Amino acid sequence: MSTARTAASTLITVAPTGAETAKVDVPALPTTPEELVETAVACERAGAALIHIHVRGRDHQPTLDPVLLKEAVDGVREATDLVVQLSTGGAITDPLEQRLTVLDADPDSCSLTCGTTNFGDGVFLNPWGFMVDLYRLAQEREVVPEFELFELGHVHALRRLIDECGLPHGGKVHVDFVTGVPGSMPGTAQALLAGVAMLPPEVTSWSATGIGRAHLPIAAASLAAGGHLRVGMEDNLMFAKGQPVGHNSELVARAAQLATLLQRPPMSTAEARAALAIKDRRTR
Ligand code: KMH
Ligand code: ZN
Repeated sequence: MSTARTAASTLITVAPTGAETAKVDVPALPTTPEELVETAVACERAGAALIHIHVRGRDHQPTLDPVLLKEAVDGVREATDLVVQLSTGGAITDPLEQRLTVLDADPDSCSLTCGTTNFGDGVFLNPWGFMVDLYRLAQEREVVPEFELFELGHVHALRRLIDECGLPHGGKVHVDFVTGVPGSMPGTAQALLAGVAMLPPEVTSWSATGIGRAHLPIAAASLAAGGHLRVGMEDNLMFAKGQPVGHNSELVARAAQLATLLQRPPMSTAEARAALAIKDRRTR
């Protein structure tokens, strides 16, 4: 395992909403533009440096509406200094062509999943041609991708993608292991470490998240192995047994505590922008 990649501080990403949970089931899920901005501000204060955004429509359903995506990017950018990442994964029902249009909202970063995977009872589709199109578009628009790895095979696909398309804008390669999705890579330290061992040398930083019950063990394993953290209600709705998450900032604050305890305190937004080579799109 590479220790050269181990940073002195920890990048904390918050994924506050996702596309899978219904607002009626979880009223604390931020789905309106106001709730998103309020969440972003609170999570930045709690230690997050990057926000992974899925947008919801007025009906609280997931949407890739270009106007709403732009509103979300601008709103969070105005209110915080967070690195603004838009999901290009969307919901499993979103058409591939529409997922490419996410970049029109001019985010700092976008997710790029490195292959198709089981996703609960469904399938999250990311065929090779789509990955290449999305990657080339991100390079052209100077948007920094975060490569999402749900499977060990996705690590190998990342190798192929870099070989075929070169490095991202800015030259940094940041990946995120998404573990514990039913039917995909399990949320265990063993699976995570197997993935880390396979990372191509071009990778400059990696983070990990665990879905549901895997949230905390994966955070601990990631920190111990030199990785960064992703937390948030997209991935986990329970703070502890019998205690639902009341606000995304609770998960960020706990991640910040854990990272600080392990002598790798949260990265500032400025440090995160440098570590990921984010192009400055801020106007203030
Ligand atoms: N909602 C999942 C189908 C991403 O944001 O790029 C895909 C996902 C990954 O959440
Ligand atoms: Zn997502």
